Amino acid sequence: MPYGSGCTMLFMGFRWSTGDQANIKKQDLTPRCYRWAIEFAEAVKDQAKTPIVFGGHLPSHMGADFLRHVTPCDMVAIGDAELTVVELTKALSRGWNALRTLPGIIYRDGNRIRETGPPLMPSDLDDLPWPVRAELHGAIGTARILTARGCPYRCSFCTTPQFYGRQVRYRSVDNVVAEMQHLHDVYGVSYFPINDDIFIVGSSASVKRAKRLANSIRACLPNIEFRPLCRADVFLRHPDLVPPLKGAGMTCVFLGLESANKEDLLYLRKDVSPAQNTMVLKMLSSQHVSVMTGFIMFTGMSSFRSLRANLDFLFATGQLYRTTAIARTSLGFPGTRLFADMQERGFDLERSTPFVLYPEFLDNRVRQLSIAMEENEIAFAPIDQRILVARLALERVKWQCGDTDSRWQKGQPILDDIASVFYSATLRIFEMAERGAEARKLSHHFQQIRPQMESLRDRLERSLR
Ligand code: B12
Ligand code: SF4
Repeated sequence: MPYGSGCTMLFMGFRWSTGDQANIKKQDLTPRCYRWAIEFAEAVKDQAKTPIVFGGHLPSHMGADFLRHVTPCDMVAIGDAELTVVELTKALSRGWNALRTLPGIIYRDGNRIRETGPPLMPSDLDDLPWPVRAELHGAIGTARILTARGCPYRCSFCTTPQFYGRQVRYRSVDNVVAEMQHLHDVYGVSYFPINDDIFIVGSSASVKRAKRLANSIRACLPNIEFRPLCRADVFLRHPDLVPPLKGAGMTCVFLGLESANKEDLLYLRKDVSPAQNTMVLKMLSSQHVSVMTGFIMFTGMSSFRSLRANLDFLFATGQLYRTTAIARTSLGFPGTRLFADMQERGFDLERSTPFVLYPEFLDNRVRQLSIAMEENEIAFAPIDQRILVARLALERVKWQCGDTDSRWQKGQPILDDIASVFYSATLRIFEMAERGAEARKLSHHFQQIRPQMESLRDRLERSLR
């Protein structure tokens, strides 16, 4: 991207591809993209002879520490970086000293690390140009879109409150719908996962905006679908939101439920109860909206009793169809409350890195399970992904064509089988862990269901034909 004065910037993003599983180091599996970005920077540093800049949540929260740990990194752009990078290219063309007056960066200056304070923020998100989407040519009709930034809630595992200061900034409804229309007309996009930190907050302004957005999408783009990230309690407080959103194409919601245990939800500062989680699942199901759940199986409070409650909840609510739900451990990313708490009270030294802390479990047997399930999530990722896609397609069939449709009739029992196989395999390793089995043995045992899962996945996909 040339910016005049002979200064060129190359922006690189890293995507997680399940094909790279073999290269993932055990202790560093979750923030994979960062590890790859760091390794890439290390590999090109000598030949590149150009400043290497990192940005995003992790470097922004780690600040000077990021530069200390990531030696090829010359600079971090903090927070919203659209304005910073433009000014950065101009400053670099004037020389390194010009960086001193550029807000929003942390950079190396000889042996020193300098910080220049908060970044320039776009005050109105509508002023930002839409992202270039050339990669969507010939793609599969899906594009992620952002309608707002920030969240006022305070979940302890989440970096957003610190990143954006618990403020929400919205794009206008017209601007969002115009971008969706453009993506639809130019690239044939008809499915939009919405990347907002949180799509609707409880305020009446946010609820009204969601309804206006729904009306506008329905009027301008009657045949598209979208999937926002939401909290359960918002739909309980505003049940009248579901019909207009559903009518506009919200066939699926990603709900951050996190746990079925009161203690875990308190630890995670989710400010939602298990009963509310269950109620909202029932409500959305009765209105024919599919749900993908964000779930944190293991927290620093986990016991065999709480893990069993989580497993039973996922099974009973139809959310046990992929390992992700039963695999995640609550991680302390820099910038989160959990990170600060773990630094104060202790964390699992062996599993943690400077970029992410793992909780110290009260019971070492639970720790072994957490390690095993992390391995299992990676091993099952390619299977899980396809089951997820097939499950969502099957639910759409049921809601569009009714539950007598032959595809649903064939597919639904397979989904039940998938849940049963996951349920019994997980129960089995819970029992083994309780008797003291080590992580390697637990994951090995769990992975014995892999051929069965692959066959169920294939049958599920065939049921849709
Ligand atoms: C979509 C999404 C995903 C998708 C990604 C799919 C895709 N192809 O895009 C999936 C589901 C795969 C995913 C997975 C995970 N995610 Co995620 N995800 C998001 C989400 C919701 C949207 C990202 C986005 O598009 N943001 C919009 C853009 C505009 O904002 P931005 O990315 O922050 O970028 C701005 C600045 O940060 C900066 N910037 C960003 N990158 C760079 C780079 C440079 C060089 C520069 C100069 C500036 C810069 O400039 C941008 C413009 O201002 C964010 C939350 C959020 N709303 O941001 C979480 C988020 C990024 N995810 C998060 C996490 C924790 C994860 C997982 C680790 C979850 C897990 N436990 O497994 C995994 C990690 C996977 C991996 N590969 O590493 C955290 C990251 C925290 C952290 N410390 O890094 C976030 C912030 C959620 C949160 N608040 O906690 N995720
Ligand atoms: S997890 Fe969701 S609701 Fe909680 S603070 Fe983060 S963005 Fe907000």
